[in-house]
Amino acid sequence: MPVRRALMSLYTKPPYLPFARELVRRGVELYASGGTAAYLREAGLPVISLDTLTGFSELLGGRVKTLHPRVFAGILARPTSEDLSSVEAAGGVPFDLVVVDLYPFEDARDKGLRGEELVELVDIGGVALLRAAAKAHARVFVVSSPADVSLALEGLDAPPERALAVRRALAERAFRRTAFYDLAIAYAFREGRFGELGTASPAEKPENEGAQEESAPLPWEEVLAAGGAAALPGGAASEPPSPLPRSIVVWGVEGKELRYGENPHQRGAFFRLAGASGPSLADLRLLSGKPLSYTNYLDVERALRLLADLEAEFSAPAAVVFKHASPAAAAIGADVLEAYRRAHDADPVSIFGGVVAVNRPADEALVQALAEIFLDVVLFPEGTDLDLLEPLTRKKNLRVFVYPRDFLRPAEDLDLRSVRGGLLLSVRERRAPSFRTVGAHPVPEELWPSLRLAWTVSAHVTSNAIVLARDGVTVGVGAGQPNRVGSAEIALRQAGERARGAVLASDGFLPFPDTVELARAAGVRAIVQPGGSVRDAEVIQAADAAGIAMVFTDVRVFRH
Ligand code: 93A
Repeated sequence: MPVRRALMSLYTKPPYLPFARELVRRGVELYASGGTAAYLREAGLPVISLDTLTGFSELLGGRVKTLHPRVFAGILARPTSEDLSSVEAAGGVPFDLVVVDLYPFEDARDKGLRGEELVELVDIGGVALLRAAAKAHARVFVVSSPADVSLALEGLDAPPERALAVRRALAERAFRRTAFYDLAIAYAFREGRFGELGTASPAEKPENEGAQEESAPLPWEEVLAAGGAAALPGGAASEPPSPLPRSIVVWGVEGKELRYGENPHQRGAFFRLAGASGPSLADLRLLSGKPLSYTNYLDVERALRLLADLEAEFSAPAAVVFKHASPAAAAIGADVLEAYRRAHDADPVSIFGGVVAVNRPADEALVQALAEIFLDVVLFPEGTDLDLLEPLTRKKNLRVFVYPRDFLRPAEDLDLRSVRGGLLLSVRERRAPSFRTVGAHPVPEELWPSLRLAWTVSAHVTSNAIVLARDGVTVGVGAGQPNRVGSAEIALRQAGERARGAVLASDGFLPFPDTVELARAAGVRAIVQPGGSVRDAEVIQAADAAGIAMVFTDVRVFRH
């Protein structure tokens, strides 16, 4: 089915001129709305103005241009002789290609237009043309963005089956285009660009619908709020406008595309969960540096979660250092500078290129200390004096963020992972440890803060996790070993002399006395663990014999 007749209605016209020329070269007959026809004629191309077809000129100053049965019947006609003769009887002609460049509503919204000026940029006829052409994809090619031109050209040359696949793909793009377009309009209403949004009176509300329903997020609203609209057509001048923000679509949901996924050859995206409770990483304020990478997201997420738990446990200044999704160090201090210094000194090697987060506004000395080393991300709570951060924001490769204080409240929410063909869900819920002393030796009073710290941190270390802490700072972190004693060896080796007098926390029960033996040899004074092994008695006995206090939490805190 060769394309014989095209209809063009273009707001921004020049990007489509080469396409129009190519169509004419192929012998396609061009029809166009008023301004577009004038433009193409000016460029020397033969074109028929829609006025000629409809016998009407534009009405209402352009509000009605293409909305005419002859135009829409020509698009919507099925490829049957019945439909085609109906079109002819109505004085229309069948179109088999429709090219529309919508009024730049999103652009105007981004630029701050409001009221009547903005309302005039709500495209009605163009959207209807796109939807009609996309509906008629069995026969009609639809182009809704310059980015679709090459695909359309490929389709024009393709054998029938491929051409149909191209028409379907173009139709999908057109519907996405109009969906986002309408969403931007709805969002402008929500923003009050056209005046205050009145609330429906109770009588008008459907039964059983609470007031909360009214502010339920619109689909993709977050995408637009997060700057998605800026990436819509006309948003990025340097790139060809595309019908969507750079996105990855999974199961029909749009994600904001990241530079790459876990590795540079992999694609990746951030999906904002609509309706999720608690703060979102989308709300972090980037003061300087590149946007977060995939691995940054994970480290930042985990750093802020640990900070929230430390806040809940100590209500004191704290600093955490994350690398490869595990804490390299965490510390409590009299102020954030002291906490940071302790965390830095606990593992001055791993902090290189790491993520550092603190839970109290920074002072000049902390900023200075952070500026001295190479870091990837630093995170400060809202309330930090932004002018102070200048030595950090000057650094090209450092991402500097300010996070809303909500992040410091532990949130009960969902931990979602994907497996092939499905999703796994675990509900995050903080359960208070019982901290019962089960052995012969009580925990010396001065060790309790380190015991609570080691335990709190162990819940944020990839299992198997062993954490050593002393004097309010972790001194050894053993993560991710397939056996617990392996993690203990790593943590103890890292702590070295600092293990003497330290506390050891284990995220799961100790299945054998072997870890107790290692702890004794290193001079550890207390162990905290969930308990619950069949050999608990044996393990406690080993601790008693070693002079080590043993504390059970009765909660397991694996993190895989
Ligand atoms: O105001 S409209 O919604 N009324 C219409 O009937 C209509 N038809 C096409 N705007 C309409 N258009 C839009 O006009 C197209 O989407 C395109 O952006 C623009 C092209 O107008 P012209 O060809 O007159 O420059």
